[in-house]
Amino acid sequence: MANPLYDRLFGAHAGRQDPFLILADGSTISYAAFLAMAARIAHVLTRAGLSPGDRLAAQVEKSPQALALVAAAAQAGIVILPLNTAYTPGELAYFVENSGAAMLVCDPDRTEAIAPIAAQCGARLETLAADGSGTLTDKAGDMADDFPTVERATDDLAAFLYTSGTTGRSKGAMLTQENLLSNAETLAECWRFTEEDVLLHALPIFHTHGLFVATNVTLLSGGAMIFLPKFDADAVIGALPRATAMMGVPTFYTRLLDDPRFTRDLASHVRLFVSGSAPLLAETHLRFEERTGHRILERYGMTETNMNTSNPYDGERRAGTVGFPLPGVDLKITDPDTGAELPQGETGMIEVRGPNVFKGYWQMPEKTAAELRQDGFFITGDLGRIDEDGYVQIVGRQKDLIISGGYNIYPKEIELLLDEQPGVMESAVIGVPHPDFGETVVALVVPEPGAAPDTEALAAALKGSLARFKHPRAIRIVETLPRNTMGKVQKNLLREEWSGLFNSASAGERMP
Ligand code: MLC
Ligand code: AMP
Repeated sequence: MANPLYDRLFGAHAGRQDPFLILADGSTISYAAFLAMAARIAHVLTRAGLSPGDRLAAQVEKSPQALALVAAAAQAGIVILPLNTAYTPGELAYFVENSGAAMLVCDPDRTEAIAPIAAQCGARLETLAADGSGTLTDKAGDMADDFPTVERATDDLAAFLYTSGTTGRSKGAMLTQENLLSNAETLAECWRFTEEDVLLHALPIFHTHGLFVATNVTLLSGGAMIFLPKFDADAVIGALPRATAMMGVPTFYTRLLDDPRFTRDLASHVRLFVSGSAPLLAETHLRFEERTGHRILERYGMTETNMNTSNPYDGERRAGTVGFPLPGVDLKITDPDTGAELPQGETGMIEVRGPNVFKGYWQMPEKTAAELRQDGFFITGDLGRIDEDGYVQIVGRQKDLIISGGYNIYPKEIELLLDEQPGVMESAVIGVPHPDFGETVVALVVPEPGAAPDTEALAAALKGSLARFKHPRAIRIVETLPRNTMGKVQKNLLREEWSGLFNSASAGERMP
């Protein structure tokens, strides 16, 4: 095949007049119309001078056109770099510069802030709004509906997804065509996706879950997606009776359970609910089954590896576990210090190997070598065990990471900014349980002797630099931070001490 990723996901549906996307207003976009849109955009990209292997950064709202941009990149052999729409211009600048993106597509409303970044990085700038308007689609309007697919091999890069480090800067995880295709094939088969499926898609399309798991599995099986701009309980409840499958982060499911309209009847047309990206509480799993009769299928993955494990489609979906390694994925539990494999039942580092595992971090050979072993095993940073029946349980994380509503937040990034503020001697940022987001961010700040930093001023100082979802939902002044004999801050003690801050009664607490 000339371009396996494009051919299998997109080209295979040429000429199909049946719906691929069903939009919030009930209108539909056929496969043929979607492919024509992608082809027109592919012409815009190549006329702008982009060549196979170039990077294209896109910080755009979810829309059919945004998804067509992803398809266009695949058809033209361009590496897509999707970016969270919440990132501030400062955060965005790093990704564009680091990736050497040849083009940046942003929302027209952000042009003023972003144009200087594009200019400084030598990237062309195009715009695309949530309603599909913008310079990208204006230019595409004049182009042909078909595009000669650029030849690519399975080992060629398809996407860069940036993932933060626990210490330093974000790293661009390089994903190949093979990484994406092999995982989509495995998942489509394990989860029994067919042309008959209609997936309720309410996830963002700038992360693995919404872009690769949900979208690629649907594309590979030739089904349709109810393509909602975001998770909105009213819209999801309105769409569920037409859906056969839904994928979401645990917050989607807890929000649905909090809504009395979410009943067994409403969920009766759906054959499969999948959860991932963050731990699904066993309690949520059980409440969901009581309410709907469905057992949520929980799976485990990450940016660097796509999906690694899944509970079974048939057989017991065990609450509090992420199921079994997927076919083709080797998973072992190792001693975090020595890397030696541990016996079944013991807790240690989860390591994975398979065609799903990425190629490395863009231009960071040392970081790649530190996490991706010579023999192909990737050190996930997640701690887990394999129970007596072979189910994998995630019991914690060795990496200092907070997962809020499915978004990853690296405490170090926030601590570095807080420590720069006047009157701050040091800080510790931790994740504490939150009824809606699973975990949320709390910052503990130690003042310099004699200083009394104002928490509102600290919050304001973070605002311009950090995406909203990273903002601490509480900032507290403390006298000292607990340390072990090595001088390391004992975050586990802090997490315990502050764990009750967002119990249901105070769940509404917002940042000052
Ligand atoms: C939004 N906000 C968040 C947030 N999402 N804050 C913390 N954590 C989040 N996840 C901010 C908003 O900007 C808003 O700010 C305030 O919090 C309340 O917003 P909301 O209206 O309640 O949030 P909403 O827009 O409904 O979004 C919540 C959400 C969304 C859960 C629907 O975050 C979401 O779709 N999450 C999915 C993330 C995802 O796809 N992860 C997959 C990663 S891939 P203000 O200013 O109004 O207070 C991966 C690999 C794998 O992990 O295994 O899948
Ligand atoms: P990301 O870097 O955004 O891809 O996030 C990946 C991380 O999310 C993993 O390393 C895990 O810590 C976490 N994760 C994903 N799925 C699950 C799950 N089902 N249960 C617990 N944690 C999960």
